[in-house]
Amino acid sequence: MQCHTVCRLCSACCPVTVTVEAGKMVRAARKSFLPEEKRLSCPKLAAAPEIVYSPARILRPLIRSGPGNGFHEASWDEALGRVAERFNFFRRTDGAQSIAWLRGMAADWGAPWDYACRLMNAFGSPNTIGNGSVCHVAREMAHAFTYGAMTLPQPRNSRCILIWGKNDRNTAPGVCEQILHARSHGARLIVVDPIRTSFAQMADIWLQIKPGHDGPLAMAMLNEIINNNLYDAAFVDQYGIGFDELRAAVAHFSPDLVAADLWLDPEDIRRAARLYATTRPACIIDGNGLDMQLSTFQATRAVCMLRAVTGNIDREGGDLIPQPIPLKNIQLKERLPKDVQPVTAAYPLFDAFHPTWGRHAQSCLIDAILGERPYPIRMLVVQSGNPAVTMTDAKRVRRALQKLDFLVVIDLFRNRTAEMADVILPAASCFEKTQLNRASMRSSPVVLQNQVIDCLGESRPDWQIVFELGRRLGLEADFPWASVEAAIDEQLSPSGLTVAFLRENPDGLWTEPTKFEKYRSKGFATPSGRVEFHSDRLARAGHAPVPFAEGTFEDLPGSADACNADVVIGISGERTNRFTHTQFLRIPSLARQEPEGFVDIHPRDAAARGISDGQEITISNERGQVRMKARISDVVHPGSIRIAWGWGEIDPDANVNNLTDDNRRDPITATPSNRSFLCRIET
Ligand SMILES: Nc1nc2c(c(=O)[nH]1)N[C@H]1C(S)=C(S)[C@@H](COP(=O)(O)OP(=O)(O)OC[C@H]3O[C@@H](n4cnc5c(=O)[nH]c(N)nc54)[C@H](O)[C@@H]3O)O[C@H]1N2
Ligand SMILES: Nc1nc2c(c(=O)[nH]1)N[C@H]1C(S)=C(S)[C@@H](COP(=O)(O)OP(=O)(O)OC[C@H]3O[C@@H](n4cnc5c(=O)[nH]c(N)nc54)[C@H](O)[C@@H]3O)O[C@H]1N2
Ligand code: SF4
Ligand SMILES: [Mo]
Repeated sequence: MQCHTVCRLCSACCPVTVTVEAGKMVRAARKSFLPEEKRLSCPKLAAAPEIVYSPARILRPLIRSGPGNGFHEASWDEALGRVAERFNFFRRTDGAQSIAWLRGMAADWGAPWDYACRLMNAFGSPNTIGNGSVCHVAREMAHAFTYGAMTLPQPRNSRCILIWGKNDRNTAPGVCEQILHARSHGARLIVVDPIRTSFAQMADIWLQIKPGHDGPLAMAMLNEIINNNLYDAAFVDQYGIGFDELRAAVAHFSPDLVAADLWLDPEDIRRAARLYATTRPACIIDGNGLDMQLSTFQATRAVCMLRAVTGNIDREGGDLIPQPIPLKNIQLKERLPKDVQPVTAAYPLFDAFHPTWGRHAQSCLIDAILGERPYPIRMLVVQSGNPAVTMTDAKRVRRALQKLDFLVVIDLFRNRTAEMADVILPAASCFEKTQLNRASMRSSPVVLQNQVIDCLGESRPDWQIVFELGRRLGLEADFPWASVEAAIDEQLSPSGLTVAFLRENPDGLWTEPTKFEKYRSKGFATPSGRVEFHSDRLARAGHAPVPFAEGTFEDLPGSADACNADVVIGISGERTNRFTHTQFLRIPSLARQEPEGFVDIHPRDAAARGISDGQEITISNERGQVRMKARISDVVHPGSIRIAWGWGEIDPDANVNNLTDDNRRDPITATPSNRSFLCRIET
């Protein structure tokens, strides 16, 4: 039997066809606009049956037998009873706010996020927190503060594609196919990346930027475009606000002045700016290379302004303002007590920028656990995440997790975080549950993620775990749905769609035809209704209303004098297409293809230190160290090294986050610099 669903083994959300025989998933294939022979395959999807039927899956709830002891298997009744009892206990002793819920990326960014928020809001705790401060949510906010929404680049019909810190070859094959298709039809390609990726290799212009220096580069490109009148003056005049302030700010960033600090040639910056501004339509694909930086918000805003000054926003082949399906907001935020601040209160703009995204300043959770400010956190539920490895400054995070009175983990596998838990609840995989996924909510066509096989063992879908826990906490009236279909139908009600209707259209429904230049009738969803080159909202909150208006950028990693012959910039490594963060590293077929991670070091830096290929080296700084084998490679720039990402799950000494610093953060989005940091190489 062929079944249609959406893969969620990573956040690319590819529509797939799954072959099910005798109730078992046997294989799956990506759908695509390209003919079969041109489609990209995905190793994770090829290994999907191995992942789903892995003997390492947790198939029954587990309860810790006693402090320092192992776990014993339990019934759902016993496990949920224990969790609910602890919820009620800590509400009595320390207030509902002393319980927090932390979500990783895996169970989806989309509508399922609403369920955990609903439970916690109805229970009375404002502390449902996601990891968007290190992922795309901080970037999303910068888009929203510039032109009202995060744009969706349209590479397939573009004439010039600017890839800025994104590697869709490994992380989003559907978009990669569009890029390759456009390229084969003559589109020009510009890549901004400190690493020579496969896109960088094939680009017309590759800017091998100094890690973390994207903001000044975007400002230098704006300088070139504005000073040479290559911008779309009609668009800027009619739809922008604060362009003169932007013009004044970019004056500090002449390519000649800043290029050396960015490890770039000024002429390359000028060429890239001119090519982007004079080839229409052009789109910018921005990515996680812009996330996890100390200036994530303002750097992304500067990149957004490139789209705006060139008038590429909401044009075909440019960057579309998405047309999300209207959903009912079921988060019950209104039920929260008014006098209790969330632990993320120091980042109010980030907490509030979107009606349903919720809170994402995840570092604040660790502050609150360790410092007991603004109040103590006693209990934590971790759903679909592995913070012991993936959060900044791993040693500090471990201390915080150990300090908790009670830790619940909802996961498929016993990851490093689950090993510290008091209760582990077994979650079903993405192929074992129906849900609305983010990709299908953001834009048409809307594709339903469908359950295609039964849940394994006693594992349960995340929605069911949350609904049942809610009912145990006395919130039966808030979780009235007998099935997830009923819940989704309610969420979908403003759109006129239903689960049944989506199932009849497994390849996706176009809810409304794509419309371009919607701003002509509707304006932009910013306070002024215009593209905000200057933001009053930011000024009122005490932040720079125009990015980098002072012309300084000393704060960025590597700008300080500390970056000398002894110190290098560490780059948090590649997401290869076999693994998702800390996931699947032990799946046999994937582990055979890629048995370990490496530190990429430039031949010049290796020679200077007498390091040979394959030699085990130690990377260290004030926070900790990483031990890993060196791979001599000129994909990196001299003075920088790239350290493989995710391997802390296998070996705590191989965790990049041993080196990352949570003391300094983006003032708006609480983003620490997980992406790049200073470190030393020891042999
Ligand atoms: N230094 C550094 N730090 C980083 C990053 C980096 O590149 N470098 N990347 C950052 C980014 S962008 C992100 S998004 C985060 C990721 O951080 P996490 O979300 O913590 O990372 P994962 O390793 O993907 O952990 C996901 C967990 O969810 C489980 N899981 C999978 N599917 C499901 C499901 O359907 N339900 C449930 N309940 N569990 C499920 C998996 O088994 C796994 O244990 O890390 C961030 N941290
Ligand atoms: N296979 C796989 N797919 C995934 C994931 C996964 O773990 N594995 N994770 C999913 C998640 S949660 C996310 S957030 C997305 C992320 O997907 P992407 O946005 O593609 O993220 P990365 O591949 O980590 O980084 C993108 C590029 O940024 C570059 N980069 C590093 N530092 C800098 C910098 O300072 N400036 C610039 N301009 N570029 C820089 C890197 O070299 C890399 O080529 O992928 C999703 N898809
Ligand atoms: S890239 Fe692969 S793992 Fe990620 S959603 Fe697509 S098919 Fe699944
Ligand atoms: Mo992410």
